[in-house]
Amino acid sequence: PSSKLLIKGGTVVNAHHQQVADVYVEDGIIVAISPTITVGDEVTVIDATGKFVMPGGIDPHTHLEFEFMDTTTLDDFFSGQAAALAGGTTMHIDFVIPLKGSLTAGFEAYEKKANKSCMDYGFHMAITKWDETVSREMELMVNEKGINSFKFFMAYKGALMINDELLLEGFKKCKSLGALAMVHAENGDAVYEGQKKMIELGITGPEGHALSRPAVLEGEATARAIRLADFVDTPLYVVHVMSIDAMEEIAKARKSGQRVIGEPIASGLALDESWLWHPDFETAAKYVMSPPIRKRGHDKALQAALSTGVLQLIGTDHCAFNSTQKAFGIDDFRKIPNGVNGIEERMHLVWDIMVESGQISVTDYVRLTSTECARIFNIYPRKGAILQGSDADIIILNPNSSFEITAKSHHSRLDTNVFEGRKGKGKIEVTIEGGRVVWENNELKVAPGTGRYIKMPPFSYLFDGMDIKDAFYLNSLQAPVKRAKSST
Ligand code: DUC
Ligand code: ZN
Ligand code: ZN
Ligand code: ZN
Repeated sequence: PSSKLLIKGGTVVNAHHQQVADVYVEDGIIVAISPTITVGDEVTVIDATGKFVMPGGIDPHTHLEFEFMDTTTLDDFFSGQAAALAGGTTMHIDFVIPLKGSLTAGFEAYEKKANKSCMDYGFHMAITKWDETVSREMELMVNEKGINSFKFFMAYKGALMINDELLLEGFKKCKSLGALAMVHAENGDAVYEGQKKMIELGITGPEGHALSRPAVLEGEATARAIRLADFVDTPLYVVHVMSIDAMEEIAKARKSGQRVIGEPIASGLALDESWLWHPDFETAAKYVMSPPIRKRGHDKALQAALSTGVLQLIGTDHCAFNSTQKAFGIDDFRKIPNGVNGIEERMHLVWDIMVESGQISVTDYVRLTSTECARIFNIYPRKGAILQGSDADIIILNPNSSFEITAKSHHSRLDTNVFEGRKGKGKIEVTIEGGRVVWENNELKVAPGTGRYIKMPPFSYLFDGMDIKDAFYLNSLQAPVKRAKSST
């Protein structure tokens, strides 16, 4: 089988540099980048003249085959990844949820789910309770299982939520392990009150979802998490930043020198909450996710925050429930499974919203959709770059072609799409995953079992003896400078 590939004549883009060059790939690895590379007949040649050749997208935030709110998301590790590849994303990081309180059992369950993978993936892990066993299992996850980030839910009272005491314990443990603490930042107690109030007022429809958990509760929890991380003196990653309220807390902390990372998601950048007031339940319910999609204006502010460096990377929180599942909440918005799509649409939407509009450069696009994620989770420059020795996860984008998003044509198993009908300029025409052309001429060529688990080493392995805060800071600025210990 031909595992040699030459991409000819495109503009090769990295996070800080672009040049017209050929890219030569052998056995899944980028071997050479040079103005003119000549090859023999056995090499497959792809003409990229007039197009951008970029590192494949890395989605830092997905939920595939996620058992949540009495049901399971529709996209699994095969269908969700196939959709991702069709949209130019070549790696994602999913959230392992502990099984009956056990991190190990949760990890094993996710290993099994991910057997059918057709693209590379990594794992974060959620921490939903606290005791000595959890603390010990976190060590195992970091030292042996390739996990370097843990997510704490400040919302979902009675299910995933933890209190401040546990949040502090978790932050301290993350710090001691050289792992990154992440938060879902909403005040879960206040949300619970807000939900009860809406039901008492007779507001049972999807608009009750937005009314019960306003942006102020996201701002409060974001501020609290930031201050507790400051108290513990460890870096913090805020997932799905949906509001100006949360974004401004991150801006303030960063300005004072605190290491805080903020991740907006595709739906937060491209949509507004007015859909939740749509008179048709089925239409409105598909926009229910937490934190909620906010009023018009928050989307633009989050875009601006990306372009000025206040926010660092873009995820999706892809969490796919179809209209039958969403209908569980027909009489009570609290029972609508929370989640929207995005894994397939993120790369096109960000190009259209951010690059076509002139808000960011093409190099910034690569940084926000790929490179920064690889750096933050310590897998750069294997991922997130078109450099000699990097994995051949590559996309070719034609800036003169266009895309259109419809549920009919998408590759997710969903029967709906929150971005339905959206059109824009810039089309990802080719996706290359580990040196294999998996998306070309609007056709997917994927097979289950071809994706690999990518272990993510803790920060202490890169900068031996250095404080995690400084190691993390350095790593997010530059490529690893030394490998003090083996990372396997
Ligand atoms: N929010 C969602 O909408 N879905 C998954 C979990 C979450 O925090
Ligand atoms: Zn969340
Ligand atoms: Zn999520
Ligand atoms: Zn940079």
